[in-house]
Amino acid sequence: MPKCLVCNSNFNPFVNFGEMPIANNFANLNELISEYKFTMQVGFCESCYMVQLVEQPDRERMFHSNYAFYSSTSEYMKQHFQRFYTQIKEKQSLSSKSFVIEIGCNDGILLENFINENISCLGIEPSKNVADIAISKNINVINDFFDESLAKKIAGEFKKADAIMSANVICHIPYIHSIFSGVKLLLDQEGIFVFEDPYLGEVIEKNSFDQIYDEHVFLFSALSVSKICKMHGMELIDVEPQVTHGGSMRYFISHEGSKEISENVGKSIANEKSLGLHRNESFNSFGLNINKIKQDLVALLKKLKKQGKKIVAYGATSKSTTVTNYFGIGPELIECIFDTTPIKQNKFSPGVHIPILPYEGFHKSNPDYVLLFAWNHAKEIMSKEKSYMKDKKWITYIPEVKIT
Ligand code: JHZ
Ligand code: SAH
Ligand code: ZN
Repeated sequence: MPKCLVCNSNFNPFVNFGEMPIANNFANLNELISEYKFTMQVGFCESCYMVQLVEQPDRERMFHSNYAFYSSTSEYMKQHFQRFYTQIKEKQSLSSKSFVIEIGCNDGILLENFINENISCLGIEPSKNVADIAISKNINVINDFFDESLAKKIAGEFKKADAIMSANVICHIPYIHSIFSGVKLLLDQEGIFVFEDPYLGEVIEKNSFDQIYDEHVFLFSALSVSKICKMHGMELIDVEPQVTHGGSMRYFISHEGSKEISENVGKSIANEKSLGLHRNESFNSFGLNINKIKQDLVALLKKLKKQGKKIVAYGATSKSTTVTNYFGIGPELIECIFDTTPIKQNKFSPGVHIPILPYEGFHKSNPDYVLLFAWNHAKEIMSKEKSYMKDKKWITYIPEVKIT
């Protein structure tokens, strides 16, 4: 039986996705001949309330100098991180004397806002290609994985941080205790640690099973995050839901006893308990819900194909690797995926090898149906494509299969 990464208790997996490739391994066909796969199973630990992968590939297989996800591809996300910046600046009364750290800064989408206002900052980013973009924006970046030992080195060179931030990163890191110890070491007595990740409550409510892939080793809730904080002499002081990435939660953490605790924390935990996010039984139907989406989507695509319809997809997301591989959707059903990210273009999708084509070709492709893999960006994308899509239809599958 697998052991919990947080509290070492035994737990049972509740869904087995079978063999899965690396979600962001968009590559040439010859590189995909002997593609790395791992058994992807997800489970719930009833002792500490953590939803987690049973097995995760080594970090170097996922995060390296050809990492395919560039944060700044969405205009909405740029605005989101500008608002994130403003919130932290106001909360911590940041000035040119302040110092902030971001764990997993990617291309600098958040830290560029601090640079523009002359607030000293440090980014930590192991994927060199995206780190280089942040560096080109004059951001000070350490090209390495954050953990306790790196934190010790940073502590020798920098002052304590007024804020440590992280978005869509902490849920990627299995050595979570090393992260919290490192943060504890670097955070000023009055500092705050603020991170956001896809929220377990939303994943269960929306059946957004495609948030589960190699990189996402944890799905957090206020219940699970407050437990980890306690293990490190820290405290969850506030939570704030976010609409990004299909429904996320931002967690505000401080040293124990240093700040007032918002009533939002107690309210969220009570709400999570009413949803049953503290009980094994609540996860039993998740697998069945996924299989319903699978049946409906595959049947729809097969029917449309039979009718001679042309179907393409939009957004070569990491999430789509779970969808295509678990559902068995390949180029026989989806002709290609259009995407704006240069590093993904003219490559093939992990596992099922659907061609990825430059976004520019989308408006010449003349499909009948477009499967929206980037469903979390639906608002931005659907409004951008409104006139082109007038006589065409979108297919979405979260929370259920739908044609619009
Ligand atoms: P998007 C990644 O997930 C991986 P993904 C990671 N594990 C994570 O947690 C989140 O990001 C933060 C393209 N696109 O954001 C760009 C267009 O082509 O849903 C991207 O390839 N046109 C770190 O990969 C993809 O779609 C557009 O107009 O699931 C979107 O990927 C827009 C807006 C996007 O993240
Ligand atoms: N914060 C950005 C990037 C998310 S992508 C956003 O929200 O858009 C996840 C990033 O985490 C990748 O760039 C990856 O290289 C980085 N990462 C993975 N493990 C890490 C670790 N141990 N320390 C710091 N960054 C890490
Ligand atoms: Zn546990």
